[in-house]
Amino acid sequence: MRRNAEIASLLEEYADRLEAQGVDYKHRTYRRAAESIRDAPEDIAELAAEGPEGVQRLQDVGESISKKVVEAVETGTFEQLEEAREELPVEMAELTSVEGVGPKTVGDLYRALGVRDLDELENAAREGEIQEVSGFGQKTEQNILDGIQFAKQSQGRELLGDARPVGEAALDFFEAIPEAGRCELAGSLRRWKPTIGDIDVLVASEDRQAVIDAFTDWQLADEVIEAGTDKASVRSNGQRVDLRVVVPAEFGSALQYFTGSKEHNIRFRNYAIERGYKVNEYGIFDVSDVENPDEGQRVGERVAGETEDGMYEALDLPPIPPEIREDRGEITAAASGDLPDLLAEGDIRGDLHVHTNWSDGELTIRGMVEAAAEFGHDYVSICDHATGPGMVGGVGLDDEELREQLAEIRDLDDDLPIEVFAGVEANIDAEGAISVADDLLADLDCVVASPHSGLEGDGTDRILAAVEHPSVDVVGHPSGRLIHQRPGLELDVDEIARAAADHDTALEVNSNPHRLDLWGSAVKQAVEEGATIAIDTDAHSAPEYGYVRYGVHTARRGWAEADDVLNARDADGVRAFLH
Ligand code: DGT
Ligand code: CA
Ligand code: CA
Ligand code: ZN
Repeated sequence: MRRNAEIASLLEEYADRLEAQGVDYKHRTYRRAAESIRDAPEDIAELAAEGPEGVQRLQDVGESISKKVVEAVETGTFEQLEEAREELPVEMAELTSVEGVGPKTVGDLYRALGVRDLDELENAAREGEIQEVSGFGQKTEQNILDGIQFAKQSQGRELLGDARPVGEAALDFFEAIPEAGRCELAGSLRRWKPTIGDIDVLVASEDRQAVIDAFTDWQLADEVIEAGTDKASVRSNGQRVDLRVVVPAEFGSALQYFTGSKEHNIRFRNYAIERGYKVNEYGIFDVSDVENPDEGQRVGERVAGETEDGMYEALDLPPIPPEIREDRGEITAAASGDLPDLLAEGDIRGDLHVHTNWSDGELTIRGMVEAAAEFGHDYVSICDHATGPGMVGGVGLDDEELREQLAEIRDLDDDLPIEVFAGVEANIDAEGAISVADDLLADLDCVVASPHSGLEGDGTDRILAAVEHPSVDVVGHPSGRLIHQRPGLELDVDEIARAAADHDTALEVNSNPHRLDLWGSAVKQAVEEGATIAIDTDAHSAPEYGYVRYGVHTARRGWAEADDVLNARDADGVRAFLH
């Protein structure tokens, strides 16, 4: 069984503890080693079997760390980590999940107040003890208190962007098993929810035991949580993967049931009951001639079960895409023929918000443009950060630098493989003002304006001001939320969307898995009010262009059609909108 994730977490915990003890630099070495081990294609246990030299073949793993890794593989921990745990007996991962609480804060609060876990942190904050600690104040204490509530909600849930690759790896694995028939992801992952409690996988097979046995031996399984005759759960990369194996004749009904949402299923079942049918994970049954339909699971005449489309068809409904199965009117819409024709991944033609090394991106302008072309885009809009509120460490460009960049983009223009729009990501300040001079904004092709500071409380007026600004084309990540880290601004999405429709300003679905901002229900409100959506990745490197699928499926959760989406248009269509 592969143990790379487990070993990497031990090194990261040790890094946190070094930082908590105020040790400079060294923790970074451990973090780099942890990342290298987690991402390595090699099995860390196999390398460790060759001794420290074997482990050192990995990038960023030196002699002293390699010895600890060998010890950790053999014993589940290493001596220095145990010492550090004794010295600072705190729940490090739990505490650092609170926004604004890093390892250093954990160390400080343990030494000053003896805080060891989330409950003790909450008590200390409620009692007003934290503001008395040197270096902390009343505001910090309040922030910690808010952060705790938020951290509690997100405990045990993974980002879609972390869960999806694990689910897809599981799917690839099952598709290669000879005994396995059809395989699909189910649950929240198939609905592309922003956070995932556990990963559900469904496999059809006549030989269930063979599939279960293969799964418990899966190379990427770090731990087997449970294994039965028709289901099993393992942990992979820190995430729980639930497998259910069903007979092929019931694959469709099981897929419909285990995709959820629970609310959709309840609505679906009631719709069926009203029409004389019984629905469960084993099929749809005509029970009009059955005296007691509640006696047993498979009663009456089976009318569907093998395919999921057949489940909806049996009730005279068209198939309903998984992303909209959230009980937001989808069954009524399906019954009346009003389901949206949802945007597809292939509809996206370009990216309107990406960064280069002029601000905090990794690549040059040309590099980022070529990567967009490689990805298959017809156009890209370079929108580096402007200086202003929320930009720290000299990341943002001032007006003069933006002018220089604009000139460089105009000079490059002719020999680039795709259309390039020169833009900026400007900051929306607390009053809703934009941090770049008006004449410069007017000269740029594409102005994205985003909130980066003061991301608390009601932000409707700020965002409205940006929407109404004559030069703003797109409002970037409108709420500024960071999933699991901060809730972001409260917004009256209806009002903002109406203004956006009036002023021809697009509202962004930021595809970064930490953001997904706007999110499904907000997108639904926005498109209902006639607003245009831009699905951007905010990429800071070439691989991040791949985030676009998270944005597309988020927009699908909001019932968006290709017509609602700016960058589903061709370059001419986009240019017309930007002018
Ligand atoms: P998660 O894992 O918390 O992100 O959310 P889901 O939706 O994946 O939920 P999960 O894994 O507990 O269950 C998978 C699906 O199984 C769920 O979406 C719908 C179905 N399901 C589970 N429990 C119930 C239930 O009590 N009633 C009905 N109708 N469906 C259920
Ligand atoms: Ca699930
Ligand atoms: Ca589950
Ligand atoms: Zn950005």
